[in-house]
Amino acid sequence: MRPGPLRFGWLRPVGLILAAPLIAGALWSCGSTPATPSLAPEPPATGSTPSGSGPISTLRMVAGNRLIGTAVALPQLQTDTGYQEVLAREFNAVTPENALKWGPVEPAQGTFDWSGADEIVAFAQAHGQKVRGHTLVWHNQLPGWLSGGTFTSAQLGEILKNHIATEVGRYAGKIYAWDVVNEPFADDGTWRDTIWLRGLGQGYVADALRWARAADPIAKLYINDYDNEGINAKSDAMYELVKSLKAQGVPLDGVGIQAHYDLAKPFPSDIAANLRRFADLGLEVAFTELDARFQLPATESALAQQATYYGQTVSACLAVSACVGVTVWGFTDKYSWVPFSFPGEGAACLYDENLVPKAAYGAVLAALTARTP
Ligand code: 9MR
Repeated sequence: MRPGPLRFGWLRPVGLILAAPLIAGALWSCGSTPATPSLAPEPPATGSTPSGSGPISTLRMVAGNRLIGTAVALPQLQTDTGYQEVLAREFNAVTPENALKWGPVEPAQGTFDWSGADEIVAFAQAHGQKVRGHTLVWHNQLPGWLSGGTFTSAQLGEILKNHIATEVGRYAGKIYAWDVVNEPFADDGTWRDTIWLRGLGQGYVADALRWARAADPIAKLYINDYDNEGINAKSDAMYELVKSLKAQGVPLDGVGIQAHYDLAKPFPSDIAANLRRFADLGLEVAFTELDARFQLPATESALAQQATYYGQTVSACLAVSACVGVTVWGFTDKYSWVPFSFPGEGAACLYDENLVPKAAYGAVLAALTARTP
């Protein structure tokens, strides 16, 4: 059972800076946005209030050349016009939350379904948004034929190679970056026990990257994981892996840092140093799944703490030139994954369940606005 709609007294404490996007949203929804959002033009680079009293900012307007992205899922993209408007107005990048994962894409061996991903990519193209591809090699959301099958190592390698070649090849030129390998490490920094590790050994990571590069010579290729924001056992394991891959000449462009925060845990103090050590290896970095959950009900102090987690993460990215941007894992509490995985917790996103921006939105807007170009 999901929690009911939350009501926040956000406007009083945070003031007009948060009202601006709402006004902008109203203008777009009443004004220039056509009824079919996927055909809507890209939002203008600047805006102004009807009275001409001053500029209106949205996240994408102040992001410069950094990505400010969000995970996007169906069916909300097809059915919720308020969701569509915020998505088009605020973000310059999208990541299909589930539509590119193995289960939806290859539900039967050799049979591919692109329908969900195609819709998201079409929306992104119509709105001038880049697309991050998520994800090719993961231990979750695998179809039954694969997770329950019995394969030799050679067969499993062929299955993986074919999946990567087909999926990456289909979206070559349309997907800017791929999370080729997702979550290869366990929480203690040892290799995660998966069908890929058991069947192919640690070399599956290098093979997957090479197959992805063969299918798209341009796309940025990432390894992505969670709980690796600061310097710890898990980010150390990632560091050693990517250093070794670079030394071997394996095609790898970036490290993804998911950033699923839990407000019960302190904010990692050494994020910038962690980003820099990856940058020093010649890699780019990105925050790929940012959100910040806490025990409900929401209080003003929890929302304020959440705002600092969001703002500090964006600022940490902006402080390191190799950090290409930040993607939030869904922008509204209305559709967040959190209450399903952490019963009793939630309110992890920038917008509440009524698509009203929270203090976290203001913190991200302020951090982006403060960036030095
Ligand atoms: O948000 C996704 C949710 O809708 C899916 O049910 C879930 C399946 O495991 O995956 C969620 O996204 C995950 C992402 O793909 C990888 N990092 C952790 C994310 C949250 O679980």
